Amino acid sequence: MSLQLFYHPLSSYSMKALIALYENGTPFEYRMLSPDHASNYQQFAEIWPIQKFPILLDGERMVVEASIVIEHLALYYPGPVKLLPADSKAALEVRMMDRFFDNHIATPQQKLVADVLRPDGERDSHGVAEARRKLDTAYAWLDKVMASRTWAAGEEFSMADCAAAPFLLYAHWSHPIPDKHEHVMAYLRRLRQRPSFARCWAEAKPYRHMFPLGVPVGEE
Ligand SMILES: N[C@@H](CCC(=O)N[C@@H](CS)C(=O)NCC(=O)O)C(=O)O
Repeated sequence: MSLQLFYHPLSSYSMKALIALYENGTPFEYRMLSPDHASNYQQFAEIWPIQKFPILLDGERMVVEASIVIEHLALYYPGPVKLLPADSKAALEVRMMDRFFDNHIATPQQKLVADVLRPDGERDSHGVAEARRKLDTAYAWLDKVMASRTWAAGEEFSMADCAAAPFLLYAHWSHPIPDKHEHVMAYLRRLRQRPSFARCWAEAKPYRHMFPLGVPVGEE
């Protein structure tokens, strides 16, 4: 099989790429990054010393960055679900919303997780407070956008939704989305019902207890 995904089931960016693969039923080989699969880790570290995952191997070609993995799949392995619209102007909106979820939801959420993993005495309370403020601002902005949309970029499920699903859910676990943002909450419910994400989420279940900030009651 020519496509191989180096990933971990609990990783939000890995889920982003997996959702795209599942949406179109694209065949690929799972290369899980875990101590139980030492050879996967060794090869991953050799070919991508930056060691951020997921990465995709397409034959000899390495593709890094979850968004670029999805763009690569859309170009070389197109399926019935067009995660990047053929119309360039519509695709620009998808890419903009995709950047929003990476930069303004996932990044502050990852800050909250990274901080709790630091040794006592080396935590960054200023950075954590700032990350929480950033999430509050992002939630409020997104609520206005989602008031008139089914999916992040309009009426079609897209790459931006592949990003939104794991990032918003982990952000909600890390710094809850206030109930007043009813459009964001309704969007998150739709994302959770999407079969591609529901599958990722089920596959992450055995690892959920590893979520560093603790798993909310009922989500175990
Ligand atoms: N910009 C990267 C971010 C990927 C990323 O942050 N992945 C996390 C897992 S969700 C990771 O590699 N963490 C390990 C580390 O930071 O060393 C992308 O879009 O793929």
